[in-house]
Amino acid sequence: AVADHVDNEITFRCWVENARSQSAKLAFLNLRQNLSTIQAVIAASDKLSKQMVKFCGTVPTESTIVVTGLVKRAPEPIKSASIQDYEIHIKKLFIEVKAEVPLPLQVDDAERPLPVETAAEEEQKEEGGERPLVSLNTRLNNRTIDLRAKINQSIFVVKSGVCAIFQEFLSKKGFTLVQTPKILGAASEGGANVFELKYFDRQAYLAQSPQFYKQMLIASRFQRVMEIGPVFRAENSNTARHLTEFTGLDLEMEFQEHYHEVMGVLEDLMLFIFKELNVRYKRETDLIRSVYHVDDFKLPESGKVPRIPFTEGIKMLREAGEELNDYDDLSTPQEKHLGRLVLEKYGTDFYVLDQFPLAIRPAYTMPSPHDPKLSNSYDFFMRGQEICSGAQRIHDSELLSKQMRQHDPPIDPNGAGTKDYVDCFRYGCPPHAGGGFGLERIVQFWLGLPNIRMCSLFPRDPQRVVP
Ligand code: ATP
Ligand code: AMO
Repeated sequence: AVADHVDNEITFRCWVENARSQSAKLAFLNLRQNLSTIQAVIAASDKLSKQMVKFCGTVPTESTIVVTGLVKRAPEPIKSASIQDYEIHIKKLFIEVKAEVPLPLQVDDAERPLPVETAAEEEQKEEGGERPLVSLNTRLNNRTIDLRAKINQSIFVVKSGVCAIFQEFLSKKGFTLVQTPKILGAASEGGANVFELKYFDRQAYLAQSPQFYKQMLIASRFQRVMEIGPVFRAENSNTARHLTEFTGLDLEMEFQEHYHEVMGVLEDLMLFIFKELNVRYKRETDLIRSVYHVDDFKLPESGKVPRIPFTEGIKMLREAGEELNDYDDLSTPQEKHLGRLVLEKYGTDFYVLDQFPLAIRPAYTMPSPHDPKLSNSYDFFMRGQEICSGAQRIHDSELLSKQMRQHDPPIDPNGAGTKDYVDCFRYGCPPHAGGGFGLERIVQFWLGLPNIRMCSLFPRDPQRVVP
């Protein structure tokens, strides 16, 4: 910390946020390392020439430099820097790599919110600001500069934190971290949204989820498994919450009596993640939410996550004026509407819908013992948007084959890529359930960001495969 070096000379590498010549004899620079900035000053004297001052005052923004200087207590707090009580009195400055001028994107611009795509031109400017807000496309086209912004660095610090906390919690609960193949012989979530791949002289597919393999590992007697890995979806969904490549946080476990044991683990897992994010990543979370004026994420005061039966959700929506039948799937606007109703009624942005209609779930989902039109399956929501799907799975190969044949569209249980999966249940597999979370969605809705692409370093969507 700079505080430990007051009145001492230090040498460090950093980059230049901006440099400005105040006069022929005086120049200021804002220097940055990671999320911290400090002001540096250089004044001409008998030891420092005016040329040196001029040189320092004109270093191009974003250049990487090595500075030697004296750490001094600032005469008054420096508002433009994150380290406000100290400054650096430059003695030497070496430009390691000079940044080109002009930059294709200003890092300052990347710190500002995205424009509301539909807003009128004048609304796209911040109050009092001259420059219009820069579009997401321009930012993503220049992603290596865009990512330098503190807000973006913070998003990925939080994202990394979610993974670490996920693993930490589940490791303690006895889950084994596994890596399942991403090149598959068959679609794992039904046929439609799969990327086809030429695999030597055969056809293969990119994994749409680790579903088959995490279940096959339960059949292999790994009682509890988790995975953090890429998921590929050939969905032509140009929305703010769909990617064609995202990160799945998956888990699968054997249960003793009832699949609600697994829901309990998933709920406790998410509550732990939220609690720890609030402690370990408060600075980053607060910074990001302040830029987008996002409300705090509300958790149930009782500590109990509402488990709302799907039919109850339908009822709440109907009472609020939506037209829905008992076994209808919810549209995205209806999901968001339900999110607002749940927030009003239970005071939480995090909740679960349980017992979904069987017809709208994948073929491997266990039908409900109480109503054959329902299933032992659930979705988790944050701020009214889905972050996780999960279910009890069918662990009997006969029932699974039957359900696959009856599924819309039908799946051949004897297909080249499905047979091994179906067969693994012939040799004794315990009852099990699990779930899959979309990591980028958790980060997006935790922070209240307007677009999932902001939560992927180099996002892939139907329009974008570069950079
Ligand atoms: P899951 O696949 O588990 O259902 P999901 O949230 O991605 O998760 P999808 O079924 O992919 O759900 O899509 C859910 C909703 O997203 C759809 O009902 C639809 O309202 C919306 N959606 C999907 N693609 C588009 C699109 N191209 N344009 C507008 N909305 C879309
Ligand atoms: P599902 O298809 O619902 O379930 O996916 C699980 C979770 O992944 C996220 N997600 C996405 N995120 C970004 N872009 C997308 N295109 C996208 N599609 C899905 C969502 C979703 O809740 N095998 C089951 C999981 C299970 O039952 O264990 C599955 O893949 O957050």
